[in-house]
Amino acid sequence: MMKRRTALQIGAGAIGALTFNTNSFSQIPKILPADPESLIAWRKKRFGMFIHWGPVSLTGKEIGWSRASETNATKTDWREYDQLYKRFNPEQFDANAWVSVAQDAGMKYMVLTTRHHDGFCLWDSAYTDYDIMSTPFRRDVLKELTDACKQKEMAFGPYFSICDWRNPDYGVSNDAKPGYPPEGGKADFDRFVKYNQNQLREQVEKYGPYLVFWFDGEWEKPWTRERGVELNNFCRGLQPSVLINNRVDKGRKGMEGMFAGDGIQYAGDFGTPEQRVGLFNRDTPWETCMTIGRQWAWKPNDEIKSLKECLNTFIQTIGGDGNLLFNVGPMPDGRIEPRQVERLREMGEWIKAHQDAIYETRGGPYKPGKWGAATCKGDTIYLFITGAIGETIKLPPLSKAPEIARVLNGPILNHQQEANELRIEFGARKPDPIATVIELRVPGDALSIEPIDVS
Ligand code: H79
Repeated sequence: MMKRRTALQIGAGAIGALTFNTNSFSQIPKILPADPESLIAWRKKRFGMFIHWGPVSLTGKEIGWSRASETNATKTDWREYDQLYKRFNPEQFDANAWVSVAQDAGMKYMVLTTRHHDGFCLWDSAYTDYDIMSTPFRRDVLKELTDACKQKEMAFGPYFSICDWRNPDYGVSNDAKPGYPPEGGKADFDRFVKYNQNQLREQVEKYGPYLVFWFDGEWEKPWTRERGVELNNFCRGLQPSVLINNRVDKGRKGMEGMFAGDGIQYAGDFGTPEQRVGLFNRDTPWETCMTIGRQWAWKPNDEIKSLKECLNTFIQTIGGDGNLLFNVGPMPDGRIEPRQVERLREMGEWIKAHQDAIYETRGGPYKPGKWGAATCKGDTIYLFITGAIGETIKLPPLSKAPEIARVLNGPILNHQQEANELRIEFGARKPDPIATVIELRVPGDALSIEPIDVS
């Protein structure tokens, strides 16, 4: 049982303040924090694969949200949507192949939609029949994938939506989850919360240890701060080293995804900007999640982003001190679409050629912008110049004047630092079409240099 106390939630360490939710003053248990070492290890990975998959891929429409009260180009009537699993038979699913695709892309962790808002479970769950074992496929996808991850040293975490728009106990009804609770039925939200906890415990026991619990669907009304903190602490009890995203609680600021900044201390170890690169922030860990095409779930002939756009997103994210969780939507036959595989492979090729400037780095000190972005590690700053590059690269001066400048894995460049400017002589060299990466050796720790705006 959590020790309850008069909550101390307004600013970490504040004493004696009361917290309140929208309705009433209430006592909220202490938020069990992340293990700092786990957070450091997670940050070092920098790049992960998000996977949105389920029976919905048979329709080519969006996961979760396409479950509706009518069928059209973007929606599927729930009476039909909830039967899709009976046709879900991804015979070409090969967990090892998925992990190889991620590894070839330079990704160091994976997050799979084990349960999205539609409630379908991609693992063999003892708590529902609406799972992978009720499909003609009858193979435990989560088991196969977590086994493959363990074998190939790929970290793993489940996406788990707090919403379940098909579950009668969830008890919230609108166009996206019509038909529930059934006529005359009675929703029991406490029982629903227990169901979630049972499934999460089941997962950790059968498939853990996990890198992260990636929650979503926290914005609807039945979910409260009390429930969020309780879930956070429940997960920490299951596995003390696990990380938990900020969608466990009510503190997320819209699609910007960072914490609300309203003086309340919310549960969650990192911010989650969605479909956008987060702003430079070294104080709160964050991870941008973004699709490789236009949809989370697979869509035939979806428009895949160009290599340049994909890598630019990655560079802007790591330069802002965030991680990137980049999404693919596998096809109904179980394969990741070849066009997506090819784009990821191209990304991986570039990333591997520049890996020293990527893994285990932090963002900055130069803040990202049109010019490009920077990362740093030890006594080295890495510049990723994506914008126009002339014979002389001009940047604001550094409080620790660089001793050496060189093209990453390439020749030394002349440089001078003056009062108002750092100049690096790039000369008539050929820029890299994605980003020219230049390393600067500075005297001492590069991370202690204050962040600098670049106009
Ligand atoms: O799984 C993918 C999407 O299916 C899922 N999140 C990603 C990772 C997602 N579900 N819903 N949405 C995305 C869009 C929801 C947007 C809103 Fe809101 C919910 C708008 C208003 C309520 C976000 C949360 C912005 C404010 C609160």
